[in-house]
Amino acid sequence: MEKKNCLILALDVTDRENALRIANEVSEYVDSIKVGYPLVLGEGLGIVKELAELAPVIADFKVADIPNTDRLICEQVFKAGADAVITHGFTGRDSLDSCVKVAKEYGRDVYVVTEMSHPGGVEFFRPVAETIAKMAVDAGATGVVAPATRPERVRDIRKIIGNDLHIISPGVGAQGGSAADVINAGADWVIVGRSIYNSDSPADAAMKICNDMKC
Ligand code: O7M
Repeated sequence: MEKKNCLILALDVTDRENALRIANEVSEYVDSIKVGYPLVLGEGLGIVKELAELAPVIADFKVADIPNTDRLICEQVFKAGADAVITHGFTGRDSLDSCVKVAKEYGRDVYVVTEMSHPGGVEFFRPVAETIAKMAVDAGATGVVAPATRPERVRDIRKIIGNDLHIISPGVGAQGGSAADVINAGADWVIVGRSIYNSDSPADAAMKICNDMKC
């Protein structure tokens, strides 16, 4: 993903019309559009191809299965036109290896979740976040997902992964995180959903976040 605005849109709306309207409005401000279960379950995987004409698509399926099933999921995602996939890491190295192998075959990217941004994200993830981050490096992933709600954790994870891997960071706005703070802590991109797609003017909301970050 090319870094221009440091902003990824989390397009968690459930209908095609709204999705395309919002994506069109904000496409000049975002480097990528993250699509997950809400939109794909609402409209089908074909929406990925339509959105990919506006910006690279990150398929957020938080892939978390045995290696063979992970391989099958990643193949479908990349065939559908996604530029990247998001996986979990707690399923272990063999599962992650399977995703990375498919991504390399297709020339696409893999991001691995380390610690999640919501309050419950510390319950099980906190003790293993650094281990997962290290595994992402060893497995040759493109980057990791780390919480904008806890910039200090982004700093910790940046120390572990060094500068070769990217950090994409959700939790800005609706979850209380600050885009500028988490970019200063070492994130490469912020992932923002509700503060943009629920705004009366998604384009203005996206522009404001870009201006705040001065990335
Ligand atoms: O800005 P929001 O809170 O409306 O949306 C944030 C998006 O990021 C939404 O799509 C979440 O599913 C996602 N997300 C988190 O909020 N926290 C995490 O720890 C991880 C993700 C995510 O994208 O994981 C890949």
